[in-house]
Amino acid sequence: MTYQLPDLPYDYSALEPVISGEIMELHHAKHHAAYVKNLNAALDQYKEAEAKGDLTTMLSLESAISFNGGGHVNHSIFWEILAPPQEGGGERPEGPLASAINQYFGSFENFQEAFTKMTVAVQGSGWGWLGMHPQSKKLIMHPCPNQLALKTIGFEPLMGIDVWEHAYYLQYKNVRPDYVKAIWSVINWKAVGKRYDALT
Ligand code: MN3
Repeated sequence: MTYQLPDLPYDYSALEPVISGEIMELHHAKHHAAYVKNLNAALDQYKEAEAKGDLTTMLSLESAISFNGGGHVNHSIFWEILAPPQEGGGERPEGPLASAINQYFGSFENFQEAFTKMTVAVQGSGWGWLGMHPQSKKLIMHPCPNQLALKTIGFEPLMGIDVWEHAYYLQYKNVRPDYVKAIWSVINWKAVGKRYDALT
């Protein structure tokens, strides 16, 4: 099977003024599309090597598969957990997810503050993630470098903020904290809650 670039559930300009249409278009149609293309190419080479029993070539492709596969997985979640304010972006979490956030982080405000701090502090390119331990159902916050997928280190991803420069530089320049503070008003907590409900 080949992986496909998913459509965005809103227009490129729908998250303005928080994220410009230009950033969204480049991010989706160029960056995410490249992860998908490079993932499919690496998987083709992997299958070819596997058919020949060429284990060393298979091993040499692992990093391309995890980088581009992680990029595809992470961005697919990212588009889903954003929404313009008129479609619920920025509304606070409700129901079981809201209770879990209060249980594990004290309050939504505490969570937001700690998550912002963690995500702003990611060194170089990476993501800040809210995740869940699959057995204990405990919520965790975790930074991930590059395109590391949270699931590969044992947690189910619920919500992630991309802090690669391609996600904000055209608009926020070097001021990552302003981007991370602004993005809260377009986080789609209903979508995050659905992900949580499906896992609990
Ligand atoms: Mn990105």
